[in-house]
Amino acid sequence: MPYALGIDSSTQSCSCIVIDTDTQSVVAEAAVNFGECLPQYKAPSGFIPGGSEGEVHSDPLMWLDALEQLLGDLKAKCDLSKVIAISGAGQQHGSVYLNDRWPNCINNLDTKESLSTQIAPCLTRDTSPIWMDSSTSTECREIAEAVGGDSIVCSRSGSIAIERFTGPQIRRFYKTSPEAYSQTARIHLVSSFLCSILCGAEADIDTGDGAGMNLLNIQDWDWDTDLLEATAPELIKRLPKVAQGSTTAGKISDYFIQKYGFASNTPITIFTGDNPSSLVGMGASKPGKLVVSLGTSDTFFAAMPGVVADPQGCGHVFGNPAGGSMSLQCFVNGSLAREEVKDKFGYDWGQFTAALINTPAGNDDKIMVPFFRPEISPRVDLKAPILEGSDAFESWQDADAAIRACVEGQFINMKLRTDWMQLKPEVIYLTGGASKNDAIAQVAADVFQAKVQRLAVSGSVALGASLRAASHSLGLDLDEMEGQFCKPEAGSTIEPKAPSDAYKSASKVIEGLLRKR
Ligand code: ADP
Ligand code: XUL
Repeated sequence: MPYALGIDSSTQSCSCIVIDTDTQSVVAEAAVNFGECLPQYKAPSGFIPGGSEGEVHSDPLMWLDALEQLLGDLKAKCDLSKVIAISGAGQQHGSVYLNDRWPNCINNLDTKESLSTQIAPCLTRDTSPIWMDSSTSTECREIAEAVGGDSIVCSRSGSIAIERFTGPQIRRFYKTSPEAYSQTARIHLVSSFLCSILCGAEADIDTGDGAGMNLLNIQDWDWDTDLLEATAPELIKRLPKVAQGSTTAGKISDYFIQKYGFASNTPITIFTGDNPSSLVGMGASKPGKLVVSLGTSDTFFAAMPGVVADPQGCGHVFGNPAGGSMSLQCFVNGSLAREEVKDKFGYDWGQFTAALINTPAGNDDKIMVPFFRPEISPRVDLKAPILEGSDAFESWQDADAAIRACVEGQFINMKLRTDWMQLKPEVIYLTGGASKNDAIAQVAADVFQAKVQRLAVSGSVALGASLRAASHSLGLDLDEMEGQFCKPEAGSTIEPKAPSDAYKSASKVIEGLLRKR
């Protein structure tokens, strides 16, 4: 009974899976939704609403309370002493700022107190900027200018200087709170922060999540001295080391052994970002498979045979935790945009789905650029969608057409923005919270003119983490495990139904509307 545990700390929830690698089965799953289970943090969608100047932050103590609730729930479902390999993933780009008491604190955690109570005095910044933050345009410009322009930042780090990336966020913190920056001894990503907590010692940052910082050189996969200097003074000493995904961070600490019943000496593989982990969990860690994730953000990613940067500057190259690299495009206006349209008409998901079923592909030329908040793919500073069609449609009087226009607009924009990857998929592997919705999956199949498949296990981020742990710590073959655990859900393949030119004119209209912004 060799159990492997994978943990996923994403935007709206913390979830996990335990797999048995002998019987090739799922032993237990658990999830803690931040908004529902931890209402005291006043973050209904996992972040603190109402930030000014594009700031979007979360409370890192909320992530710790969620981890404890999660492990408490999991302990009731399975014997954690049987877990012999652990890894995990975090939402990408978010950062946690810690003082010099941190290493000693995590090494001496007391089970009579909660993690959040003990870690709180180590924070030099109360809240963590997350990937939805768009407050750092000035800092992006400054970093790009200092190293010779965005094309240099892109060729070195795999992305142009981008607002949500950790480097520009660190620079803004250094500029706005220089004293707190000087008291900061360590800056962790969400992934390496949680991994360090579990090990009771500083964990490295992996190349998958590290490449989302505008600080890592993707040629040699190590910190780039010029980018570090352009970002903030003496940054190198504040950062963990960078390592490939197949690296042991340490062993589970006494706190978790005593409190949750883990066996001593259980090895922990370094954590990665949620998207790189999902690449593994979708069975796509080797080039050839394309994944679309419909989580809080919508993302489009694939393992990459070689390193190619996006000429439009919106896409990213990250390390692949299974080795090599991956390409990724992220869309901020994902699930929360679909929810905004749903809530505007007081619909539930059932009514939202019926609206998609009741309306034709192409939506009788009613078109939406569905951006409720500034988008990053492409970079457009919109606070409300643009609608083009009938008067009733444009004035939000046509609920069903608005819902179809939102979903079609999202996938049309996704197709336009990802041409640079030159992938012409026959099959799209769909994951994330909204992927279970067949009507949404049908629009994806129609717009991309490709088959859409979902996997039998829905939490691909946590599954990817458990597979990475089993592969690295137990020496199991990752390809074989992907074959065993990443099986398509029976009968779930969705074929395109719309004619191949159904979205030709809508694509042109959307591209035209975006060009004008
Ligand atoms: P994250 O990992 O980013 O925290 P998830 O992948 O768990 O997010 O996805 C959560 C989202 O899934 C919710 O914001 C919700 O909008 C969406 N969702 C859940 N159920 C449905 C459904 N039936 N149809 C469409 N979207 C859904
Ligand atoms: C990727 C990105 C998001 C976050 C949250 O670049 O910003 O997908 O990882 O899921």
